[in-house]
Amino acid sequence: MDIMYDETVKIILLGNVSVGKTTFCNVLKKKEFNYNYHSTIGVDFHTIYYKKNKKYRIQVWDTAGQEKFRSLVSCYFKKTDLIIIMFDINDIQSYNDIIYWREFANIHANPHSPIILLGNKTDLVERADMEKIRNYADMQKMPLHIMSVKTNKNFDDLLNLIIDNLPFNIMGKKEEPVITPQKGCCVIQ
Ligand SMILES: Nc1nc2c(ncn2[C@@H]2O[C@H](COP(=O)(O)OP(=O)(O)OP(=O)(O)O)[C@@H](O)[C@H]2O)c(=O)[nH]1
Ligand SMILES: [Mg+2]
Repeated sequence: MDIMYDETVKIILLGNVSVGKTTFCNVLKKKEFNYNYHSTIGVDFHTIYYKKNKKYRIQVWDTAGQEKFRSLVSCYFKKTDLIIIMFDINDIQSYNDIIYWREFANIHANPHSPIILLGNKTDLVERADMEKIRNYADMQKMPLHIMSVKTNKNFDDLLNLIIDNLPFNIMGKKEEPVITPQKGCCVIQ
């Protein structure tokens, strides 16, 4: 079926192994949550349609967290509108590595591409130092969104955050990027 849209948006999804990048893309595409873990080989591609004032075709490039694919992943940044760095709030290594992913994005992407931090797996016992993550996000002026791919019923808050932070939507605005807390889970206020 040919779906009409007004804008095409390219997003790169980065983050450590097993934080939930592929599961997130699949759930967004209305597939069931999958407990099985199939580590991404290289880069996968997903298309999502979303309407907020305009109709958007969002192309998500779902990258492998495994280190051996790093140089391959670095080739996919061309014409990226927005970058998402995903981490598992229960996995200390994955949020310590936010700094690494930020630098990786800075090297390979357009330096003006906005970056959103996405903390996943709030359904599991929380061990993350949320204050540290929030301070880091504030310091780096990165919008932060916390959720569970497994239990969240819809992702409109996140999709709205993405749309609001697209370069062509914030162009001309003087305000900082919008930070929207997620309803019904461990909210960062
Ligand atoms: N409990 C829980 N598990 C999740 C959640 N999101 C993903 N998972 C699980 O985490 C595991 C890894 O998910 P993936 O989506 O394959 O991870 P990935 O980030 O794509 O990993 P790589 O492709 O290796 O980089 C899977 O077993 C998923 O079922 C969540 O919100 N809660
Ligand atoms: Mg994957």
